[in-house]
Amino acid sequence: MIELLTADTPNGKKISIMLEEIGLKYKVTKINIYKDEQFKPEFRKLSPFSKIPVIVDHDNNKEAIFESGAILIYLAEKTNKFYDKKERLKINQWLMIQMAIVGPFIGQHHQFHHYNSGKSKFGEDRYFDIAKRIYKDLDEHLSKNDFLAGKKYSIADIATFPWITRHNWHDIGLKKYKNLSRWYSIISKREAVIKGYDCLNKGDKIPNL
Ligand SMILES: N[C@@H](CCC(=O)N[C@@H](CS)C(=O)NCC(=O)O)C(=O)O
Repeated sequence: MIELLTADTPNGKKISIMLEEIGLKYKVTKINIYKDEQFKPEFRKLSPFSKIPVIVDHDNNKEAIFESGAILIYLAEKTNKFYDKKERLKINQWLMIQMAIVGPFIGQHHQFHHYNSGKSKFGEDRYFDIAKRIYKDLDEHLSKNDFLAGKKYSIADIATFPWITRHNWHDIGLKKYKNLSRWYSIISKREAVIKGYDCLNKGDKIPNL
């Protein structure tokens, strides 16, 4: 059994979606990051930077893994799913882009534009522009590829999708990006994605296009 320690955020949803996709038995332990539970010593033993998500694999000597990209790779290798050996180089690149660019920069856009608008024009403009560039670059890539790493759905898509589900917060207009919209709409219909998106069982629905 896998224990997923998480909160209801895009980084957390990546892992609940993956767990649904691969069909491993798991249980969710909620970490309330708004009440600083991530700083408790017992959680910091598992996650040295006090970040969700973390998994503990009770079928593998209680191995604990932090960092969502590393968790996705671990689960994909464990089950041999969504991480084709032949496509690994491509999958790794698109997974790394998500971890280094898509998540961190769209995360800043959330901070300046959605949560704290009016506090810093510089911050708002900077991350709005970067978020738009991310939409444009993903759209261009998806005009030539069905999924991020080519023809097959992979952990790179699983990592990126939850960030785009916040498109209503972004105010960029997902619909204007035809290829990104196509990709979004295909992934948002997957049964495992619908289930994993609602990681805390609150009835959370994937926002429509
Ligand atoms: N690179 C990390 C980022 C994880 C992350 O930023 N987690 C946030 C929630 S989405 C968190 O735990 N924030 C609490 C804090 O920083 O105190 C990953 O992908 O796992």
